[in-house]
Amino acid sequence: MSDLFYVTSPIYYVNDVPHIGHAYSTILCDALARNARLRGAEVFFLTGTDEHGQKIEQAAKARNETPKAYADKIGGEFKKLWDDFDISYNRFIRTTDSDHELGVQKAFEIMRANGDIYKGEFEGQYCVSCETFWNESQLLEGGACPDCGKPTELLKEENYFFRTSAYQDRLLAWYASDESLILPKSRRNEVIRFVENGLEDLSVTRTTFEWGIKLPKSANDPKHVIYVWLDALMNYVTALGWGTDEHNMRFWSNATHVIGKDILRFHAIYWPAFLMSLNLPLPKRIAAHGWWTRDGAKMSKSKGNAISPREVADAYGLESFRYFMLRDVPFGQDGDFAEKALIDRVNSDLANDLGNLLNRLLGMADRYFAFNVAAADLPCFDEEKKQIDAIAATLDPLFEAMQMHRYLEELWKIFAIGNKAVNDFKPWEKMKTGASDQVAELLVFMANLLLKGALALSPIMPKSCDLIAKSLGVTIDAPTRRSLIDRAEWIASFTLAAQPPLFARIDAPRLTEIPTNAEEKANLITIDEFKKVELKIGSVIEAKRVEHSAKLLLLRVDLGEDVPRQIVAGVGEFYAPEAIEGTQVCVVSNLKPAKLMGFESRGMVLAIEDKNGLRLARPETATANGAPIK
Ligand code: ME8
Repeated sequence: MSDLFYVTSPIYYVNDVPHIGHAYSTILCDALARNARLRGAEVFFLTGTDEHGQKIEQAAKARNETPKAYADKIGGEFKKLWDDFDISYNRFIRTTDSDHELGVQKAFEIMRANGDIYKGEFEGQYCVSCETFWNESQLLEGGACPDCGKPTELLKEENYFFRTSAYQDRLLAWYASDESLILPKSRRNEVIRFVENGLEDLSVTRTTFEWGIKLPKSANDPKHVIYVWLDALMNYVTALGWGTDEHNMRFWSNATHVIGKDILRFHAIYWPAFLMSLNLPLPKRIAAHGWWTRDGAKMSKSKGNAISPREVADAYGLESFRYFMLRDVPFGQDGDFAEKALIDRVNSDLANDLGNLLNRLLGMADRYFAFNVAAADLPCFDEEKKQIDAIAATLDPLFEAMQMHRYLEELWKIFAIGNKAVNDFKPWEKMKTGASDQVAELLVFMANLLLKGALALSPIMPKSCDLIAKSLGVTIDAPTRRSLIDRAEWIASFTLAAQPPLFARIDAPRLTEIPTNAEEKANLITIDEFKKVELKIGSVIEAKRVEHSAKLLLLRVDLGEDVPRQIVAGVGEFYAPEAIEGTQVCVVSNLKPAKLMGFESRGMVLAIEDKNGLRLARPETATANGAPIK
């Protein structure tokens, strides 16, 4: 790792209060920053708020406030949350900070002077919510935004444009230069495909609203404000003083941007193109994480199911929350916040595997050795020590590749070795037979193991790991990390200290239930519930009436299985048997068999009902029997 490390979170729009998606982005960055510091790097960690744009102007207006007063309030909530969460940022930037505004104007000036910004006319469908223009082919049905699904509006403006098109080749060459530039790799491919399809120039000013950074005086065009994304992206360098006081710009040599997958295009295409235009180096890594849902549903204000990170941290402890978020979801994939999963993690991983191991060590050290344990270098646990050092050596690359869930999974193997060693060794029996030197050997082994574990876990659970280290009489810092993890050393003696249990078992959920209204609760099913229904296409190979029934037809339906199925269908009042024979129908194929008028029915044929009665639901064109309906 380079000696300098720069990590940035997205800057959050102030039109919404913080929820767990925001917390995830910030916590990921915090873990990266803490890890780099522990490895001895000089770190600059940037977070902040994105305060300009039409969306914020509208939100402020709706509350009868000025945009600045509104941004002060909501931006303040973000900052307070990160402070209360002990997020180790070096700067909290606001895009209304004067040094940032000056930097953005300077960037506009340079881009214009070098011919990358020019004036033109723009007409297109605009999504205010995403602050993005879309062309016709990208819109959903009815002109809705392909990202958020909200209606777009037609905008016609005289705009300044950035010549993104001029950077297509250089961008492609940049993506090809480093496979891990954009993580996860699947998203890198998406970006490459998008750029290969051709880039259109980007409109980078607006005249239809006022809440934004004005163009530099040299442009002499006071109607325009700078597009919020040009403004926002520049924060990554203005925060280091670019354009004003550049003394922190040295961190720019090793920059990692952590973002959500929703804003990858801005970061992987427009941002590097802007940087190329400014003749600045490009970031080293753009890491796009997935999207958090709650109990399988998208979180939104209107549904009222967004989760407040503060509420989760208050209920379960901040560090358990951090651990859960990074452990439960593979980086880049979407994650579901289910309270039960969080409780299971706390109980099994934290209270059981880690917490108990520490409690066992401290309990025995107190009881048998008055907290002072020293090893006589007996040939004990040599195999386990080798295994632990081998696991520890695999951890750093996983962290660097943003594979935190794998990192933690591997790390937990170290604690498992510790728990197994105690169980197998049965120290309580050894003490009875007077082999206390062997028990001391075990306890020194356990203390080393827990210390190595705590050093590796510290970026994710810093406070708990400090307490673990304190109970082992050691401090978590870069030299200790270097010796125990990088050089795989083992300490020969410890003076331990009592420590109340760090992680209590959780018996019942602690969050207030999601406020869904009663009607929604009654009607909604989850995707998993829907998936239980097997629907298939089948051909009716025979149809006849069930005697004494006007309604029922007895069908034999080929569902692509060895033997056709007998199905009783209640469509006899609307279809003659001969009108059905030889046609295709849609069938629920995993319905429990039932008897109707003495005939077994093994499935159900689907029909559509309206005021004219029933019509069979059928595939649009001839389809293979047994083809699934999804
Ligand atoms: O996009 N799950 O701000 P923003 C996971 N201002 N992450 C989520 C999430 C969810 N449900 N919801 C939000 C912006 N996020 C711009 C960024 S950067 C120069 C400008 C995270 O407040 C995710 O990282 O709408 C997303 O990209 C970020 O919050 C910012 O969202």
